[in-house]
Amino acid sequence: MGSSSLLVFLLAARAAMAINFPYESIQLQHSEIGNNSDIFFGNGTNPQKPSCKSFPGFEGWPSAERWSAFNASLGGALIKGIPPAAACYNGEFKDKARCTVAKSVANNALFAKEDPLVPFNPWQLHNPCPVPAANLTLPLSQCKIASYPAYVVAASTVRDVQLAVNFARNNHIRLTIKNTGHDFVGRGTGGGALQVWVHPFKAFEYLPSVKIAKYEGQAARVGAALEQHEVYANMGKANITLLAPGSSTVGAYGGFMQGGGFSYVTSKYGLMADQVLALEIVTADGKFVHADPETNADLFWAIRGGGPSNFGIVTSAIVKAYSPTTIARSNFSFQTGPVFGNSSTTVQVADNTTFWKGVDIYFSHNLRIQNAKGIMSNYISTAASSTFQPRRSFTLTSEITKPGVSISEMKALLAPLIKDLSDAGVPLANPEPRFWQTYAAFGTLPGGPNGGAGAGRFGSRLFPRSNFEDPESEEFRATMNGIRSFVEDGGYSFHSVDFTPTYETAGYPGSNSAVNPALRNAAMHATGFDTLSYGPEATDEQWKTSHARHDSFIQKWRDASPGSGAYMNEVDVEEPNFKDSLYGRNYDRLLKIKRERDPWGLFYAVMAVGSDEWFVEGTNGLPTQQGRLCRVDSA
Ligand SMILES: Cc1cc2nc3c(=O)[nH]c(=O)nc-3n(C[C@H](O)[C@H](O)[C@H](O)COP(=O)(O)OP(=O)(O)OC[C@H]3O[C@@H](n4cnc5c(N)ncnc54)[C@H](O)[C@@H]3O)c2cc1C
Ligand SMILES: *[C@@H]1O[C@H](CO)[C@@H](O)[C@H](O)[C@H]1NC(C)=O
Ligand SMILES: *[C@@H]1O[C@H](CO)[C@@H](O)[C@H](O)[C@H]1NC(C)=O
Ligand SMILES: *[C@@H]1O[C@H](CO)[C@@H](O)[C@H](O)[C@H]1NC(C)=O
Ligand SMILES: *[C@@H]1O[C@H](CO)[C@@H](O)[C@H](O)[C@H]1NC(C)=O
Ligand SMILES: *[C@@H]1O[C@H](CO)[C@@H](O)[C@H](O)[C@H]1NC(C)=O
Ligand SMILES: *[C@@H]1O[C@H](CO)[C@@H](O)[C@H](O)[C@H]1NC(C)=O
Ligand SMILES: *[C@@H]1O[C@H](CO)[C@@H](O)[C@H](O)[C@H]1NC(C)=O
Ligand SMILES: CC(=O)N[C@H]1CO[C@H](CO)[C@@H](O)[C@@H]1O
Repeated sequence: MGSSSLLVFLLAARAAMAINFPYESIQLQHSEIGNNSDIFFGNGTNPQKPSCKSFPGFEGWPSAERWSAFNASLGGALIKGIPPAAACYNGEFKDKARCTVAKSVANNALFAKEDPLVPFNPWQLHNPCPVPAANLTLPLSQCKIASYPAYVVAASTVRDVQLAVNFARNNHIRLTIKNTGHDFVGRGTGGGALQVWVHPFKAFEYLPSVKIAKYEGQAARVGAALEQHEVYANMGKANITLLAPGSSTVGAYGGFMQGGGFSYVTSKYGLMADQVLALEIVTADGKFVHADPETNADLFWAIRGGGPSNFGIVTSAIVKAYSPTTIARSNFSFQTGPVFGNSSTTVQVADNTTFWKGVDIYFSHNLRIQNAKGIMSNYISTAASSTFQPRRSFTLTSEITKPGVSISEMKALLAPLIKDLSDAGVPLANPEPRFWQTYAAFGTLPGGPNGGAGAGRFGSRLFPRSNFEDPESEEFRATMNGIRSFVEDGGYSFHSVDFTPTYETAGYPGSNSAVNPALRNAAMHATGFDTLSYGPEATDEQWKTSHARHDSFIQKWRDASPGSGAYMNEVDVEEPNFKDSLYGRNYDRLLKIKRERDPWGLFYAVMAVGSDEWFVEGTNGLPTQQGRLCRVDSA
């Protein structure tokens, strides 16, 4: 085919099959499968259900020859799952130069997202191969390579994804999907898995007008792997607004979208899941399908908010686009400790009673700010000091952000809050807002967060709007007491992002999706950080003790918000009653779709729909993913 006839062919294929990008037109053909049973498509007839997934070293694991043949069918895109730090250990992977590189990138927030294998949080695999801290050469046995995915398919076409899905399903191998690796709970990694790395799916195209089901308007085709900073760059070029995550390297259309996905503009435009008009997906049977409100409507409903890595592998989407919008942000803080420097936006308050009164007043404005389509984001922290009075200090740091606003309107929005604070002994002046002419420009904010994920853990809770309606109510008091106790008695740091993705804000087709109903009713997504580093130095006992103490404080938040839940993308991996908490009334419908679409149990992720049918072997009661995945009913 000449290049022009190839183009005509691709465009025709795209129109006929709703393909968004050229990498999706390269698909696995029946004719190339022949009698190779490793890569047959699935057909759902009597799926075999062995009691455990295959695992390296166990019977049934494919031979080196079959892996090699699989690699050949992929055109060489198969990578063995050797972590970078293996080069620092005595044994077959030892390599001084590579070890030096591994050491130099160990604390780089951008490293993990470019690596095909490792997740950001090594605790999810029980810290299997730490970069040795000192000038030590350790035995390779201390770098537990079997704890990582065994192989990675560096997918660059839909065909690669289909081959990986078929090979994993036909051989009962655990399948994991890595986009940026930011996942906080370990949904994208697992020992002995075949990992699909979707990182190369970066394409973008602006569509001035589309008609998809009942939606008519502007939109964009987006590759599944675009990161926040890439979404900003693309929307800037196209002179539009698209929803984007809060941190620069978080993927916009992977786990973020599939778990909900909130942004600084969510009170106005809804969640990321609400933006989606159509999806291209490789399903568990290996087929490549299109989903929108009218085609494969079950998948379309489930994937938008019903949990990543569980219903299919998304290769691209079409999302809503909006006209450019202005955006403004006002920040301020108040604290019990002394203020150094000449900050005009930070003040000291007289004592801790005044501080907590200020916190109450701050949150009593939550619904007012959100009803105006603004978002509050804040941290409350405590620190001990040996030098200054008071010996123990408390700090609240706040950012209030709102799209579609001028500087003077932003100051007017803040004015009643600043006045109430001042009247209560928090003598703040109305802060001068920062202002951006477009949301795209906001994204290029220099020094914006790069977003590593560290070795920490946290818990979270969605506090409903009703808890903020009346500052005199028991619900409001219980909410404030829960936060105060977490910081004051627990000694932990509190963070909340306060937004409202109501059904009304979600609009069409967003309001009809699997997004956790608790998110629709929420006015505060509260997170509380554990103080333990879950790094290689922590013992299993320390994990358990630290988590139990931390959870006893998060429980006060749950008690203060009965019937609500938690946001699945930022939650404790040991969230109690995860079905109710993360899915609410959608759980049963999602489970039905899961069973129909994936009778093999190919897709699995911790706390995903149907995940309670599985357990990870050999974790000593820790919520980690390094072991063999087995069926509960066969244990
Ligand atoms: C620094 C930081 C900032 C964050 N900020 C925000 C924020 O502002 N708002 C918010 O809502 N959340 C935020 N999060 C949470 C974020 O939503 C989750 O970490 C999310 O899982 C990231 O998705 P990812 O695709 O980038 O990461 P990955 O870890 O690569 O993937 C996450 C999950 O999605 C699955 N997955 C990825 N791609 C696909 C695909 N194409 N098809 C099917 N499954 C797929 C993976 O298997 C895994 O289960 C933040 C996280 C971090 C670390
Ligand atoms: C697959 O088919 C080829 C011919 O197309 C044949 O040579 C080979 O033996 C077959 N293999 C199996 C396992 O049936
Ligand atoms: C379904 O797949 C199995 C192997 O997984 C195969 O033996 C069977 O012939 C297939 N059936 C159909 C109708 O394709
Ligand atoms: C797959 O093939 C490529 C190229 O032929 C090779 O570089 C790579 O090492 C192979 N992968 C594995 C796991 O053997
Ligand atoms: C590391 O150890 C090796 C020998 O084991 C030694 O030659 C080298 O100088 C050491 N480097 C540092 C920085 O201590
Ligand atoms: C961007 O779009 C807005 C309205 O949608 C328009 O007013 C403006 O002129 C456009 N800017 C550029 C540079 O095209
Ligand atoms: C603070 O302000 C004073 C006087 O207004 C000035 O002398 C000093 O340099 C300023 N300090 C800083 C850190 O800006
Ligand atoms: C709060 O202030 C009171 C009185 O100033 C003091 O007795 C108390 O110890 C303080 N509490 C904390 C947690 O610092
Ligand atoms: C409290 C706080 O975060 N203040 C910051 C607000 O933003 C300005 C820049 O616009 C910073 O200089 C302040 O430190």
